[in-house]
Amino acid sequence: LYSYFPGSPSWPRSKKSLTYAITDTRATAIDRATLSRVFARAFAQWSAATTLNFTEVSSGRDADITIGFYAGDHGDGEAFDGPLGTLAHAFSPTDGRFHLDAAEAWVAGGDVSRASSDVAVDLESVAVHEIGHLLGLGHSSEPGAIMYPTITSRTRKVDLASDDVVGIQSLY
Ligand code: TQI
Ligand code: CA
Ligand code: ZN
Ligand code: ZN
Repeated sequence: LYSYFPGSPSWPRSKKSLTYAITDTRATAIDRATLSRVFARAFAQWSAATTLNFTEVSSGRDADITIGFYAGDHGDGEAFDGPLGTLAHAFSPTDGRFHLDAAEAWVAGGDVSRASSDVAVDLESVAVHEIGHLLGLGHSSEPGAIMYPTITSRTRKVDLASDDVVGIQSLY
């Protein structure tokens, strides 16, 4: 079963178009075009299940959601920890911050099951999960759900389960 954050915060029900910006990529070697493509695919999972739509904008000043890669302590009290452990974190609505650990062996676009690193993590899979948090979903007790709080390295899991869909459709 899905869950929400305490108080069930969401983006305003009247606001159907949310914007996002990929603002801080200095700490990652992944190129910009690849990042745009992977995050667009991750947002598309959620727009397909709701009446929400998501548009990438170039400036973080105009964006509801900002996405960045950071290493270690990056000023928000939730330091990253090197390979594995915490991979990423996102804040509940309507904060909009989505941070990724620059130290992960991210696989963006390729086949993570064939990655050479045994700590390789699929970026799109983590992005789909974190966008769920950005939109207001907490964790699910359903092992097949995107919002289930376990991810296996070298594994791709990007399709919403019916539990995720029911949860997000009840919020928006
Ligand atoms: N990051 C945690 C997560 O996104 C951060 C976190 C812990 C959190 N408790 C929370 C965020 C409660 C919001 C609300 O769950 S993580 C997974 C999963 C992480 C974990 O790096 O551990 C995924 C990132 F679900 F597999 F465990 C992505 Cl997919
Ligand atoms: Ca980490
Ligand atoms: Zn952070
Ligand atoms: Zn989570």
